[in-house]
Amino acid sequence: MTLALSTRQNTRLCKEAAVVGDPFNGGQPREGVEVGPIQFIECSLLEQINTLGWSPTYIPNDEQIDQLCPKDDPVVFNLINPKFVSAVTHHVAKQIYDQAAQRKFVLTLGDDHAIALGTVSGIFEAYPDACVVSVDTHAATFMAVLLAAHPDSNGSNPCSTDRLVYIGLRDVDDGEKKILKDLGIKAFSMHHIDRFGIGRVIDIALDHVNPNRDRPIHLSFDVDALDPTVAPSTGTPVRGGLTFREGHSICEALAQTGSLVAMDVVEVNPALEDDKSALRTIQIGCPLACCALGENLL
Ligand SMILES: [Mn+2]
Repeated sequence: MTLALSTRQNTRLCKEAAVVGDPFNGGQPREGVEVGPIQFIECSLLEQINTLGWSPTYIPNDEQIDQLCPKDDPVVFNLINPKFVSAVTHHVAKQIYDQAAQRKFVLTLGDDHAIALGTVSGIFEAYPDACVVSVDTHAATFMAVLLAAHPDSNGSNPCSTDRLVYIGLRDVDDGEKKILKDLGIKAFSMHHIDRFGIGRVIDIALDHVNPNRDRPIHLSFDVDALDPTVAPSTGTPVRGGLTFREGHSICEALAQTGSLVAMDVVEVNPALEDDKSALRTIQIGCPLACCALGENLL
């Protein structure tokens, strides 16, 4: 890989959006997440993106992911399908890098959250000084480990954890709390959002990961961060989540920085609820993506 985009000048995107579907459920036991991406497309997401002035291209990945599935993939410790997850992650990382290096906005849809291993790796390859805003009920600590293993923009030091922030946490176990604390990762729980309001939390989060507003931003949005009354069709719903408006505010505020280069919308699982709930969840995911691409109220 040769082309790395790192300066503010180079974060300026062309008005093309690569919409990458990764119909993959290999990282978790439940089935159904793999039908998420196509449902976004059927809900006219590409047309909606187009009306915002972007030229979208859909990259479905269905066949590639089927081909990457190994015949034999025993559990290692508590990792399910480790070979499959690894193969898909590498495939996705290269694909995301290829699109990001062309200065396209990269939107990845509907997958198992494990796909973020690939998307974040690809974005950091294209933009070595990027930062990650993870909106999630859970502390996806694999992201902290991934960033810690990634070389910094000077190519030598491990990437510091001041480039990762979590927003919306409300289901964090003791082991994860220890990782956050030991690595010094900034995290905002629902308690912080209740106390300070979502606007203030976003500002403090950006001041931490992007103090000069010159780092390209990758937004990883797990829909389980939203309250289950807002987004019911997800694998691990936990009550007390973000409202519809709080979710949109995050996307709008990050878009307004002018530095948002990629977004994942993950853990939409249309198979878990009735059709009406599934449609409602997809219909929440579409405007979140549109807000990230610059849609606003006025
Ligand atoms: Mn989650």
